[in-house]
Amino acid sequence: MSSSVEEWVDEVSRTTRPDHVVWCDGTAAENDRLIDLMVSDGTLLRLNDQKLPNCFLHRSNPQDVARTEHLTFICSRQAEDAGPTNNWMSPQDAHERIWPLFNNSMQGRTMYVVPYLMGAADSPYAKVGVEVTDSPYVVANMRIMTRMGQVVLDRIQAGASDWVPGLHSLGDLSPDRRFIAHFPETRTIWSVGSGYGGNALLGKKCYALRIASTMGREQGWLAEHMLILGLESPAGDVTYIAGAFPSACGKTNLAMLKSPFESDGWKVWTVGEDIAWINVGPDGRLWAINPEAGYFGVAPGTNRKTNPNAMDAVSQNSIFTNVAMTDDRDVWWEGMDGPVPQRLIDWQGNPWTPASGTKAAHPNSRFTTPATQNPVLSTHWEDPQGVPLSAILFGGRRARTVPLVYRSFDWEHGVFLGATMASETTAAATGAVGVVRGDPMAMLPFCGYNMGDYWNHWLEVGKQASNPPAIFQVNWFRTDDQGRYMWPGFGENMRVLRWVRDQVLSRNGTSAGRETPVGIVPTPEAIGTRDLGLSASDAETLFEIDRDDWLREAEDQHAFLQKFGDRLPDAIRAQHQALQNRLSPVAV
Ligand code: OXD
Ligand code: MN
Repeated sequence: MSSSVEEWVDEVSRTTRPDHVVWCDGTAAENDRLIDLMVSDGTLLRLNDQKLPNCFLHRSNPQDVARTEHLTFICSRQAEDAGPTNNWMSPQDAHERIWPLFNNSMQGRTMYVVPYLMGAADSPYAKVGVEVTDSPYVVANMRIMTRMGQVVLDRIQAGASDWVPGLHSLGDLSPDRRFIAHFPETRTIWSVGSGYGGNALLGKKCYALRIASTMGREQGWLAEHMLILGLESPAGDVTYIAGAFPSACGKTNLAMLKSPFESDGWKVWTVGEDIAWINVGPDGRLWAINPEAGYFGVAPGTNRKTNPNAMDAVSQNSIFTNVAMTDDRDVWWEGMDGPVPQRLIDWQGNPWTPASGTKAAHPNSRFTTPATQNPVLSTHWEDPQGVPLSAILFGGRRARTVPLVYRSFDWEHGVFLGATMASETTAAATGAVGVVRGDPMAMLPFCGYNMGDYWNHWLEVGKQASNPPAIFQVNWFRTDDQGRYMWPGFGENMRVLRWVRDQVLSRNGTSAGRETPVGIVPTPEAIGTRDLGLSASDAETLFEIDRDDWLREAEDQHAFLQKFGDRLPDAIRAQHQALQNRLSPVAV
């Protein structure tokens, strides 16, 4: 064992004062012991072993059900390096305000040392983390979400010194004493006061996005909030597409999409469904790996129609958090297939009926399931170099303005689309739902440094790559005046993926599209809206670029971009100006 990990664990124990320290080896026997412990103390409920073998339900503290962005901090030495979109705290303030919350915080508990790897063991891009936690629920989830245990200890023993330490304690679970703090300069994470996945599984948002984004900036790669999928055509070729969408906007469903055109040979394979680490390959293309080993997906809305592959994946060896339970210990959530059960136990453990007037499952209830249980897992999902990307999608949740899909003119314009994307907020974070906010590259809550510098880094990566992917914006969420979704989404998104492939493969990429001031928009025929049964007027709205709406959008973009002052790259400023010029051509 590298003495540095031991020294750090000793230092943490001297402050947190656990009763016991357990070094986790990641074995099934160890997991069974932890599960038994949690079943006996009520942390987990064993579900119906016939219907859901080896599955468990966890009900969390009702005050601890989602990421808490207002309690999440970037603790860089300079405030400007965190930038206007992050909460900032100086490292010194963090030591004064946050460190004391770890004092004796593990007294009466066991401290687990969880060595984990983000990325496949034989990938040159894989990275090591060590999480110390007093939550056995976190350990069981980390075992699904990462490669955990001996494989990592062996690496550290073999001399890997660049492991990222992450200290996690449940504390008293009070939001008043909750902090998720990231120190990019020392590559350290502290999280206290929450057991919620996005706050407590430190390999995920804290390491694989916030800390990794700062590593990527220094080392010339990108850590992104993106799914990765392989689109197989009838000819058998596979086009790899990454997609950045904010939390709870359908990344998991798109990555696991069941094709309505499967009998014609169109199929989707999943490489990843939440995070992509992207490197410039020797061939000038961008290559993406999925650093995770499992899926921490939103349960409500998942059903046999929206995501049959997820329904199959979660049918065994999965942990459910804050879903409802039926009389026979099966799980249930809003949007599941079939009639609503007449009696349930809701996510807080109370009896529930359809007359209760509340949600039986929390809107941000989750499943944690191993990637290997996904029936459409790509055979390339663990390829050491990753998969080569042909396209990147940026997708927000927008009731108006943004068409179903459009293509950027080039990399720089595509980076501008990512920088100015906006989306309505969801239940994945605490706070109001449905408010449009700027969410660049779907990284607003996850970028570990100043977003202006981040855009600059994207522009630089594009310069390093002689053959970068084409960039598209998509919007599955456009509604009509009655608030009805105009696009059926889910499996039918295959139509958009086919157009994207066509655009990147065809020499004459604009053949099935028309050029507009915002980008290249498909013709309704290219998407097949008529076969889908959409009315001509719905089809028109889905692809319309309304000049007034876009002038307003450009104004909002301006206000957002202004916040970055001199950290705003000139190229982004110029792209904004060019959009305005295209929207309001000046007569000469
Ligand atoms: C997630 C999130 O859990 O983005 O993936 O909140
Ligand atoms: Mn996510």
